[in-house]
Order: sequence, then structure tokens, then C-alpha cells
Amino acid sequence: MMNNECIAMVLAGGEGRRLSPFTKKLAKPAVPFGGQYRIIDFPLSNCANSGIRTVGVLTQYESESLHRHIGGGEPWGLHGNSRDDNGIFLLSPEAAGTGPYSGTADAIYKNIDFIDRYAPEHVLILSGDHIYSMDYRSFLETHKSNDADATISVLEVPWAETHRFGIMQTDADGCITSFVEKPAMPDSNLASMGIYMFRWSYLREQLMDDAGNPRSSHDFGTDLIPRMLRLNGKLHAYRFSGYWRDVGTVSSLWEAHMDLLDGLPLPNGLQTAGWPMYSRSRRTDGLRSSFPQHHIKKCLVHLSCDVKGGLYRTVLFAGVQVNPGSRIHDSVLMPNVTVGRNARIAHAIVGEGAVIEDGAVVEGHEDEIAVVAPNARVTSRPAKASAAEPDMGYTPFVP
Ligand code: ADQ
Ligand code: ADP
Repeated sequence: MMNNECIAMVLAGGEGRRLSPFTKKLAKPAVPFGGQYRIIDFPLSNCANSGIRTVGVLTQYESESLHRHIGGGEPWGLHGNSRDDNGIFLLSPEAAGTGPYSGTADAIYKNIDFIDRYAPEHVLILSGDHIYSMDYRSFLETHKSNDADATISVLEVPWAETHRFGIMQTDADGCITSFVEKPAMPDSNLASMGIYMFRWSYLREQLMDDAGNPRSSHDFGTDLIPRMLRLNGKLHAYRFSGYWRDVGTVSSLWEAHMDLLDGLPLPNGLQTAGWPMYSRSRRTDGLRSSFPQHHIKKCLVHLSCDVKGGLYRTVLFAGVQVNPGSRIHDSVLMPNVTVGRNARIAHAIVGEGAVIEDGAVVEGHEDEIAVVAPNARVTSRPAKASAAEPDMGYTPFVP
């Protein structure tokens, strides 16, 4: 039997319907982010940088995309070996030999045997679709010094956003006194980041009890956390002060990219000394953020791109081609997008492999980001997004 003080379990099986069409063939955590990464690179790099040696990744929806990306975990230095059995483990329901994971807590419940193999003192539960850098060691230290059953990482969110989160109240000592998942009438703006540290013996018992409850949806936010509070569990809040975004919707994915261009997540870009980002890129030749040429400003461009048009406040992933006369601003172009001549793209996310033909126009707004589906082709015909033309490929996204 192994013994690890703390192992991590990354929830990465959700369908991500609100990120459609980018999640049509990809799990949400496998969606490209930041020019050369995928979203799940953030929690995995945080694990590697925090010295967590054992990471289970719970996959379900479109799991193949994540399995291809993560492989044996080599890019994160978490390549398992038979001697100590550490590393990254892909835990789909097939791997666990169970039925489908019906909720986030159910996914952990169905992997109790996996966790037991390590007999950890604490288990860190992470989500595969958050953009942030966090040292889980100080999270664990706070959890231990409070002698808590559970510690939830929290931050204040704008009041208008509270309906997307688990919302709580705490007392002067940081003890959680109330918790409501996605409230219609919030009484606080202190939000759960969906990042939890549990004493394993406590969580194990709670998971066993919840599994036997036919009225439970077996979800951490909806069922487990409220139940723990009802039963007087010792739940603490851990205040996180850095940049953090849940990129579960098209507009939040777009905003997080604009934040990146504004230098918000990390002032020095994503590669920071002492906190490197790891990924498995097909092309690892890197990104470029400063340009001598005046037609590219405030952009992040993969070095493999071929840019002959003008770019402002835009992220280009590997293999993007922009032909002369085209103007692109406030947009994200995923890998291998081709933009013809004299096209215009604004406030948009263009999916992998899409083609924007000569003279075509893809224009969204700050509060209505335009979306081009992966591999779609946008022509210069006037865009009429009607049911009669389902192959239009250009669907304005209405939040
Ligand atoms: P949501 O973001 O709505 O709220 P959810 O959709 O349950 O949480 O997803 C959490 C993570 O679990 C995602 O990474 C998703 O991919 C994964 N997941 C979902 N269903 C799964 C399944 N059946 N098997 C495996 N993985 C699965 C949660 C909390 C809130 C909190 C927000 C913060 O419930 O309280 O405020 O996260 O973003
Ligand atoms: P300008 O016309 O504004 O002076 P150029 O198009 O001549 O700019 O490019 C200047 C330099 O930048 C050239 O060396 C060119 O190869 C390089 N360059 C152009 N586009 C990119 C890009 N997207 N990423 C990296 N380098 C680029």
C-alpha cells in the first residue's frame, strides 16, 4: 500500500454544453486555451508545481480527447512508474469498471478503491475547467492547521455572477455557516471555486452515505456540501486572492482570453519563473507577444502562424493563416484556422480548422460573442442564421 499525504482528483467528465460548439468533439477541459495550451493544463501544472505526485483524472464525456492529450502524463513530469506507482491516472467509468458517473460526487465514489490504494490523509478535488495558478501546498497547510473536515477555496465574485456558483457565508474564523448551490436570491457574493480539500476518512464516509440516498443527485455543490453542513461537519473557507476563472461558457472563455492579453492572469504571461505551464503541444515552438510590425498590436500569436493581415487584441493558436487585407480584432482563432483576403472578424471565437473565406464577415459584440464552429466554412454571402441554412457555420452566440 502506498502512502501519500495528499492526492488530487480532477473532475473532467462534464459535457460542457454551454461551450458548444467547441465541445462537440472535445471534453471541456480539452478545449484549447491561451495560444498553445488546453484548459486542463492549468490544474495539472498546478499539481506538478505544488509537488502533488498522484493525480486521478475523472473523464467521461468525449474522454478520448483528454486521454490523447494527457497520455502517460510525461509533459507534467507525472509519468507513472511501477516502482512507486505515482503519476497521472485516467479514470473513465470503463477504467473504474463501473456504470456512468452520474454526478461529481458519484465520480469520486466510484473511484474509492483507487484512492484507498494510496491511503492518503487528504484528498484534493479539482475541476478540469478553471484558469488559475494556485499553490495547493498553502491550501493544504490551512486545511490542516484548522483541523477541518473539509476546506473550500473561495473568492468574492461580482453579484451579477452569483447564480453560477455555490454561495456561502462564513463566521469570523472562516468557518462556513451556510451554503447554497447556484442561488436565485443570493445573500452573499462569496463563491465556491469548486476546489475542495477533504480529510479522506471523512469524505469516504460521506460518499458512502450519499450513495445510498435515492433522492441525491450525487453532486458536491448540490448534495454533499449542504449535507456536511447539516450534519455539523467542520467546513472552512480558504480565501484565494489570485486570478481565477471558470471558463464554462462561450463568453467566459472569450473574456479569459482578453484578460490574458490585458496581462491579468499573470503579469509576465503564462510562463512565469517558478511556476511553469506544461502542455502536450504538437508544436512547441511557443508564443510571441511583442511585434515590431505595427499591424499586430496587443496580441498573442503562435510562432507557426502566417500573418499578412492586421491584428488587434487577438489570440492565434498554432497554424493560423491570415491573408492580406483581412482585419481581426478582439478575437480568438483556434488552431489551423484559415482567413482569406479582405475578411473581417471581431468579437469572435473561431473553432479549430474553420475557414473564413475571402471577404467574409464574422462580427460579434462585447456582450454577444460570434462563434464559428470547428471546421465550419464562412462565405461572403450575407449571414442569415436561420434553421433553413443549418450548414451556415456562423451562429451568433446569445448568452
Ligand atoms: P459547476 O461548474 O456547475 O459548479 P459542474 O458542472 O458539476 O460544476 O462541474 C464541475 C467539474 O466536474 C467540471 O470540471 C466538470 O467537467 C466535471 N464533471 C461534471 N460532471 C461530471 C461527472 N459526472 N463525472 C466526472 N466529472 C464531472 C461547481 C460547484 C459550484 C462552484 C463552481 C465553481 O458545484 O459550487 O461554485 O463549480 O466553478
Ligand atoms: P511590418 O510590415 O509591420 O513591418 P512585417 O510583416 O514586415 O511587419 O514583419 C516584421 C517581422 O515580423 C518579419 O520578420 C516577419 O517574419 C515577422 N512576423 C510577421 N508576422 C509574424 C507573426 N505572426 N509571428 C511572428 N513573427 C511574425
